[in-house]
Amino acid sequence: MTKPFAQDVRTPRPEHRFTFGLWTVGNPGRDPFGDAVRPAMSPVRIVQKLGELGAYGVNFHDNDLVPRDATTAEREKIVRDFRAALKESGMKVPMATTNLFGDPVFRDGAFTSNDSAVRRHALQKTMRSMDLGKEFDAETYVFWGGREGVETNAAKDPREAMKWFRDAINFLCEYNIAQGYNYRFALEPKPNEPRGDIFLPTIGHALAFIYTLDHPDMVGVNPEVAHDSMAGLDFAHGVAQAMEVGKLFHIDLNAQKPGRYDQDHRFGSEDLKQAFFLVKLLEDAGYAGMKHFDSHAYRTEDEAGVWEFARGSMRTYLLLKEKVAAFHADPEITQLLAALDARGAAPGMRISFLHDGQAIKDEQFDLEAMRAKGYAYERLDQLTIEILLGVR
Ligand code: GCO
Ligand code: MN
Ligand code: MN
Repeated sequence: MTKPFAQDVRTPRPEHRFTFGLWTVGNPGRDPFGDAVRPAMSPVRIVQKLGELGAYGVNFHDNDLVPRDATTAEREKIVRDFRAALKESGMKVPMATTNLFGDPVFRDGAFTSNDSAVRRHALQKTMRSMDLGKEFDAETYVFWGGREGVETNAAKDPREAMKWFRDAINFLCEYNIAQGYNYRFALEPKPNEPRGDIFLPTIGHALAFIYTLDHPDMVGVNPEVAHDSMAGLDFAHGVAQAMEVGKLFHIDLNAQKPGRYDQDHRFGSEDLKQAFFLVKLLEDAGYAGMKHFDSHAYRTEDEAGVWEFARGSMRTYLLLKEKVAAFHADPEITQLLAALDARGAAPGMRISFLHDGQAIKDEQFDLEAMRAKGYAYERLDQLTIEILLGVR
């Protein structure tokens, strides 16, 4: 029987902080083998429609909003119309970013191109795009280095590329400070595609890089489900590691089968169990940032399918959130977790050399008993699966 409030908890609302990109719902379905299958959708229409569906906001690359060749007058009109649409629907622009991959000038990268004029152009484009984002009060600025990489290591010394990348982020941090913008920068790792190999391929690479910057506090990460899945990694682990050091500034949600091209499918549509544990992690940690769906409708779809995709992305998140509550409320799961806590898994079970060094050195262990005892994870996982399958 459906509980009276059940419908309501499944209805996306702005307080859930769901966002989409102009480029996500606006994706026309072009791929390397075929043309666009859907007509371009105006930013104004996207804002109106997402507002109706209960999203919190919409994000953009500079050129999603203002085309590369727009005149000053055209730019002004676009900005005015977009602002009016946002106001009317109550939608926000929490994140902005730069398109540093579409223009052929970036074929060898932007901040890491071997051509120093390209590197300077990338900085100029980013500064201007940061200005545009601030016209809409964006708070997070994402750096996805889609073209920062190589097909052949004969092309450049990756150590030099790291230095250029660092110089660029340091430069833009200074711009952020000089303008009083207060952006939080979020680096988005991806292992490959569109380059053969991309620099800063994983969350771990990005985190290590951040601590070498002049303003590490200003910079965090924007991890994406598909990017870790492409590399066969456990996404929740990377997200957890970023979160634990206060670096989860933003997150890109979608779905992806491992070992494929970059699919960008609807959140939860592939590895449901992985999606469940991700939602569990975010909800248990009280993650209050934006949950951005960086994905798009199947190429088979028309506009109706696009809105079904958007609705489904948010609904699946909320359904998984209900499953997280069911997990925590399940008496048998609670019992199994309590047994683990009693064994030492409870939060706060920490040791230090100062307090425990001598005791641990002298401790007598009952190794026979320790070797013999299982952890009951089979049961725990089966219960999780049964919750997901709706029988508990
Ligand atoms: C991709 C990336 C991009 C970025 C976007 C915003 O695989 O194409 O995920 O969609 O997220 O450029 O930075
Ligand atoms: Mn992606
Ligand atoms: Mn992304």
